[in-house]
Amino acid sequence: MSAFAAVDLGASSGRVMLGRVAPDGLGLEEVHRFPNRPVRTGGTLHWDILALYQGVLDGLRAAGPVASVGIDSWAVDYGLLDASGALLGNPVHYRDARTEGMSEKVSAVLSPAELYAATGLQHLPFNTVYQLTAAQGTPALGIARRLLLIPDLIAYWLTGEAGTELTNASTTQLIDPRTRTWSAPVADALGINLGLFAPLRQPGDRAGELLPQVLSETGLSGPVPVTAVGSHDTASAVAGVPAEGGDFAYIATGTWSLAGLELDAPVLSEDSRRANFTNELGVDGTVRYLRNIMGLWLLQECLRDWGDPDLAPLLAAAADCPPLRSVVDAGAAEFIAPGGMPERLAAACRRTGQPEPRSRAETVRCILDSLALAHRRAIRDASRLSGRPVRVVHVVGGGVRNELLCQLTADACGLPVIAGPVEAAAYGNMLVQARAAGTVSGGLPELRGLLRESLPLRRYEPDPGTAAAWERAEAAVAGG
Ligand code: LFR
Repeated sequence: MSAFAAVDLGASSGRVMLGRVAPDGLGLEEVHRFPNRPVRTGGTLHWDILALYQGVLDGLRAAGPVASVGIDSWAVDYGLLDASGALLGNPVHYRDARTEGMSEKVSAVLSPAELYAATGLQHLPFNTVYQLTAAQGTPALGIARRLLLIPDLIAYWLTGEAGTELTNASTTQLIDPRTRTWSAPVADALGINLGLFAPLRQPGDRAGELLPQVLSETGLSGPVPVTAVGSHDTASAVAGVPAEGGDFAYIATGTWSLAGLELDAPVLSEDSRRANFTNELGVDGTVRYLRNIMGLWLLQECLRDWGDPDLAPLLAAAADCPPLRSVVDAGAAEFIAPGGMPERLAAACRRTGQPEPRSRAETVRCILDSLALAHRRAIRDASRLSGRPVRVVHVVGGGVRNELLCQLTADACGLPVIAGPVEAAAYGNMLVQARAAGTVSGGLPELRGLLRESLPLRRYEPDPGTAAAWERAEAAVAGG
C-alpha cells in the first residue's frame, strides 16, 4: 500500500492529509481539518491538546487504510507526564507571557554568546529553555517524569511509546548542532534535567504502532506504524521545498515566515548570533539556517481585530496602495503577543517617524511590504554569513496563496520566486514516511525531484524598476 497519513498541526488549524505515491506522481488530499483555538485559563494561554488529539483521531478515521502515520507541529512547546504517564495540565502556548524576564535570568548564568556557541539557536523569548526556566519551582515540573514535545506527545498517545524527535528537539535550545545530541553543559548550567526527555529519534525511525484502542477508535486495522518525520513543521516544510541544486533559499510562510538556507553544517559565528540566525536541525543531517520573521500572524491578528472581513478585496486594495509608505521591523519580538495588532503597527510607524496607515488596505500593505523587506534581509544576511550564493527563492506554505506577498518578495529580494506547494510540511512529512516504508528512495534531492514532477509551481520574476526603492527601505530600517 502506498498511502500515508500526514498529520500537520498548525497554530490556527490542524489537518490530516492523505498522501499517495502513485506511478504518475505524488498526490495529497486533505481528509480532515479542525480549528486550533488556544484557551486562556487563570491568566495562562494554553493549547487545547485534547481537542487536537481528537482531531487527529477523526482525521485518521477519515483517511482510511494507510501504510503509516507521521506527525508534525509547531516547535518548542511540550506536555509534562507524571510517573503513571498521565498528562500534568494542558501544554502552555509559546505566546504566553510566562517567559517575560526569563532571557535575563538565563543570561545571568550563560551569556548569550555562550548559549549561542553551544546551541546555535537564535534568541526567541519562548525557546523551551526559557519556558522551563519559567516553570522552575512549579508543582507540575516538580513531579514530572517525562517531557514530550507536542508531536511526540500525540505519537505517545497513539502508540504508548515515548521518544524525542531530533529536528524538534533542536528547537529546545538544549541540543548541540555539531554533535546533534543533547548539550549536557547547557542543561546542567540552567538546572534542567535532561532525564525528562525520552530517547532521541531520527526522522524516518519507527516510533511505534497504533495501540489497539486507537485502532478501534479510528476504524483502522493494524498493524499501523507511526513513523518519526521531521516533526518540527518547519523541518518537514523545508524537506518539502521543490528545489533543484543547492543555491536556493526558502521561505516557509504561515503564521511565521521562516526564511533562510539549508546547510551541511551550522554557522556559529558571533556575527551570526548578532544577526539572530538559528541553526535548527533538518532531515538527513541538514541544518536549517534561518531567521524567524513574524509572518502572516500580523495579518491574521489584524483580521481578527477587524471582525474577520473578507481578505480578497483587502489584498486587491492593498495592491493599489502606494508601495513602501511605511514599514515595521517584522522580526521584532514586540509583535509576538496577541491582541490590538492594528494599533501596535500604527504605534511602531509613529515611533519610527513614518506615516501611520490611514485605512485597512494601507495597514495590509504595510504588513506585506514589511514582510517582503524582512524576507530580503534574512536571505541576504544568510547568504553573506554562510558564504552560500542564492539564485532562487522558494516560497512554500500558506503565503503561496498571497500573490501580492510573493511578487513583493521577488521584488525585494531581486530574485525569482518559485511559489508552491502550500502544503509543503505535509509533503515533507509524507515523503519521509514513504522513504521509510521503502515506497520511494534517495536523498532530499531525489525526494524534491518527485515534488517537482508532480506539482504545479508558479514563478514570479522580480521587477527591476522597484530595486532602488527596496534599497532605500532597507537602508532606512538598518539606520532606524
Ligand atoms: C512555525 C514554527 C516555527 C517556530 C514557531 C514556534 O510553525 O514551528 O518554526 O519557531 O512555530 O514553535
